[in-house]
Amino acid sequence: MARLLDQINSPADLRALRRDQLPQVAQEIRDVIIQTVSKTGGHLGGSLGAVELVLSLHYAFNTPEDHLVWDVGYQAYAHKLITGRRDRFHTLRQLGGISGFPHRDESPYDLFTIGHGCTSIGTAFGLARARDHHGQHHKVVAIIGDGSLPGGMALEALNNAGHSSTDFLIILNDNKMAIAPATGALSRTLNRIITDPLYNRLRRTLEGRMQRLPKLGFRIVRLARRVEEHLKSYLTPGLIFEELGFRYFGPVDGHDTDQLVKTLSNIKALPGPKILHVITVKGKGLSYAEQEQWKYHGVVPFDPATGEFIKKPSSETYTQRFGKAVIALAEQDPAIVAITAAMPDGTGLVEYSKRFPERFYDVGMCEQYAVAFAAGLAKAGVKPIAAIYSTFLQRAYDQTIHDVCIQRLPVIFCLDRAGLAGDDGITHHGMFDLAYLSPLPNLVIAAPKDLDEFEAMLQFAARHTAGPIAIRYPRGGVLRTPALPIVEYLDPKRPIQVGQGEWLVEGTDVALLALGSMVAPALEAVALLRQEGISASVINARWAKPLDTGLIEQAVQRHRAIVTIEEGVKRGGFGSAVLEYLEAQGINRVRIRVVGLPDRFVEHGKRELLLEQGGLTSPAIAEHAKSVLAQAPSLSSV
Ligand SMILES: Cc1ncc(C[n+]2csc(CCOP(=O)(O)OP(=O)(O)O)c2C)c(N)n1
Repeated sequence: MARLLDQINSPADLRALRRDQLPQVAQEIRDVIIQTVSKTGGHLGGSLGAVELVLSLHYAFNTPEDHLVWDVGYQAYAHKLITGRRDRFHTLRQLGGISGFPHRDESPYDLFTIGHGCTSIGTAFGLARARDHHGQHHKVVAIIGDGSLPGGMALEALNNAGHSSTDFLIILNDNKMAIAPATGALSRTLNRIITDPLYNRLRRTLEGRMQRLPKLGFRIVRLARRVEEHLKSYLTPGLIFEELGFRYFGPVDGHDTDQLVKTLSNIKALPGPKILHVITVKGKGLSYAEQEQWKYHGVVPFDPATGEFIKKPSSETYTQRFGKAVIALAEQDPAIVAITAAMPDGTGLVEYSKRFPERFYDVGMCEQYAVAFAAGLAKAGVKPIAAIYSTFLQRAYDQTIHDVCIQRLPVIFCLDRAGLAGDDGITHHGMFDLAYLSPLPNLVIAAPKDLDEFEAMLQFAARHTAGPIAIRYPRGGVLRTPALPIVEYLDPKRPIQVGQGEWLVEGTDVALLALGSMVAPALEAVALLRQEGISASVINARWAKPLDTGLIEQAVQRHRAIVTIEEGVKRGGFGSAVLEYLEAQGINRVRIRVVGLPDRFVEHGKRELLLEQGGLTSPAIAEHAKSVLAQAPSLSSV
C-alpha cells in the first residue's frame, strides 16, 4: 500500500488529508523513526511519544505562518519528516546531515536552533509580543515537556506571559519523564492531576453539577460559584496555571489525533494565554521503549526487532570512572554529596544514587538552582559535587560567579562532555567552559590526561577547601588513534597540586603544551615528528588555571617553539592565558602557536570526525609543530 507519508512534502499536504487518516500517518512516521534511529542512534523515546502531537499541531494550525516553538527539540523528528526533510532524514545526526534537533538553517519551520531545555515559553512569548507589536494575527505555540517546565527560564516566562492578555498557547507535553523520571513538587502536582481517580471523579461530578446550576436562583448561583471557587483550589487540575493567568485545558490523550485536533481547533480561537496539558507516553508504539523509557531515551544503533543495542567495544569512559570514583569518595568522606540537574545517567551517577540515596540530589533540569543549592550546601560544611555537562553549566554562569566564586565556596564542578560532544551538535559541544570559567577569580580549573589522573584529581578536589574547583573532561575515554604509535613517556605520577603540571616527554625543538584530552594526541604527535627528525617535548598542563608558570618558563628556555593545545575555543582559553602570561613577563624569544577551536559554532557529527575537522588530531598537531618551527629563529640566534 502506498504510504500517505510519501505524499506529505509540507504541512499543507498533511492538512489536505482527512482527519481520520492521521493515525495511519502517525504509524508510518513511527516506522521511519524506528528504522532510522536504529541505524543512526538518536533520541528515540521522546520523538516516538510526540508523533500524534506533532501531526495534530500542524493539522490544526496553519504552519509556517502560525509558529510552533519546540523545547529541547529532539521530540520534533516527526516535525522534520513532514516539513520537507523526509528524503534527508536518514542522515540524522551525521556529519553534513540533518541535525537531531530543530535547526534554523535547515527549515523555515524551525524557528530556533535549540538543544537546551526550558527555553520555548520565553522565546515563543517574545514572538507573540512581536506579532502584536506588528499588528499581525498568526498564532504562536510553545511546546514544553514536564521535565523542562520546572527550569527557572520556563517559570520566569510563565510568570511574565500569564500576566499579559496576549494570545499565546503552551502545550505541556507531559510523559512523567525527563530523561530519568521527572522529580520535584511540580512533577508531583502534574502527576496528581493525571492519576488520582478520586480527584478526577470529583472534578467530573463537580463540573456536571456546576453546569446545571444556572437554572437555580441568582443568590444560590452566586453562592455556588463561591463554593466552586473554593473547591476549585482543591479540585481544579490546572489551578496552578490558572492562578498564573493561563486558561488551563486538559489533561487530554496525546495519542488521540481526533481529540487533539478538535481541542486545538477549539482553543486556538480563544483569546489570551492558554495552556493545554497533553498526556503522552515516552517510547509510544515500541514495546521495549515504552517499558524501559529511561534506557530508550537516547540510544546508540540497535536491533529494531529486539531493542538490543549494537555496541562497539569501547574502553572505559570518563563518565564511568566518575561513577566509580564518586562512590569511593562518598565512602571515605561522609560530607560528600552529589547533585545532578536531571542527568543521573549521563553524568554517571546512577549507581551512586542507589548507594547513597540520602546524599544524592536530582534537582530537575535546573542548573542555575543546582549551583546555588551547591553553594548553600558548601557554606554549611557539606561537600557538593555538582556534576553538570560543560554545555549546561553555561546556564548557571551567574550562580557560578555570584554564589560560588565570590563566596570562595568549595563546590566541586565536574564538567563532563567538555570539548566536542559529537552527534548532538551545535548546542551541546562543551567548547566554551575554559573561556567562560578562566576569568573567574578563586576558581581553579583542572583537566586530566587520562582516567587515573582524573580519579586523582577528584580525590584532590575533595580535599581542596580553599575555594571552588572545576574538573573538565571529555565525552568517551582517552583519545587514541589505534593506527598510530604513542611514544614512551615518563609517568612521574606527581601528586596533584594546584597549578602543577608534569613533563611527560623530553625533547629539544618544540614543546607541546597540552591540556586534558589533548595530551594523548600530543604524545602521538611526538612519534610522528620523530619520524621526521624533529624532537618534541610533551607537557601535561593539568591546570588551565592557575597555570604552571614554572613549567612554561622551562619550556621557553629549552625550545624554539611552543604549541599549546586544548579542546575548546582558542579565544579566552588555555593557550590565550599562556600568551598573556608570556606577554606580561616580556618573554618573546620563542614562537608560539595556539591550537584550539576557532571562533565559530561547530555542527553535529561523530566526535572523531569533528576533532579531525577542528584540527585536534595528532597529525594536525604535528603539522602545527612543524609549521611553527619553520617560523622560529634557529637555536644559535636565540
Ligand atoms: C538546560 C538543559 N539541561 C539539561 C539538558 C539535558 N536534557 C535533555 S532532554 C532532558 C529531559 C527533557 O524532559 P522533557 O522536557 O520532559 O522532554 P521529554 O523527553 O520527556 O519529551 C534533559 C535533562 C538539556 N537539554 N538542557
